[in-house]
Formats: sequence, C-alpha cells, structure tokens
Amino acid sequence: MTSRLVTFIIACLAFWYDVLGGNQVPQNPWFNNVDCIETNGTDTVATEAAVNPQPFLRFYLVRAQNFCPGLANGGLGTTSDGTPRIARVCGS
Ligand SMILES: [Ca+2]
Repeated sequence: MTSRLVTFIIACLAFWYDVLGGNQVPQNPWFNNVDCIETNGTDTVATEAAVNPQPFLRFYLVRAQNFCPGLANGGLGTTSDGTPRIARVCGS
C-alpha cells in the first residue's frame, strides 16, 4: 500500500502540530469527514496510508500549538470568503 507524505514549514513559536486530513464532501470537510493524522506531533512531517486512488481529493490542514495562554491552538486560516476555518479538535 502506498502512503501520502504531508510536509509543512515550521510555524513561529509552535511546539506541536495537529495534522488533519479531510475528504471531499459537499459540507465543511473539517467536521463531516476528517481524520486527525497526527495529534501533538513535534516535527513537520506526517504520513498516512493512501487508501483512495486518484482522482479522489484529500485536503490537509495543520494546527500549530504552543504554551501561550489564550493562543495555545493556532488558527486554521480562512475560507475563500474570509470566514475563519473551524475544524474538530484532535485528541478528544
Ligand atoms: Ca510527525
């Protein structure tokens, strides 16, 4: 079985990263069909099995985290209309 490699750059002041993988669905993929590929990972690499063949679409988000009060979970950016992107919490 092949695997997918997800790499990303270091986020400033981040100590851990959640890596989320979402499938193509009509609704918000980050709630309706999402996996936490890694929870509290300490490097900038994550892998997962490539279960579905192309042209199946898979999307990835990375949530940076640190110790700072009130800022412990970094944002996930915004959607194309500027709405803050919200996704499930990993590790719960
Ligand atoms: Ca990792």
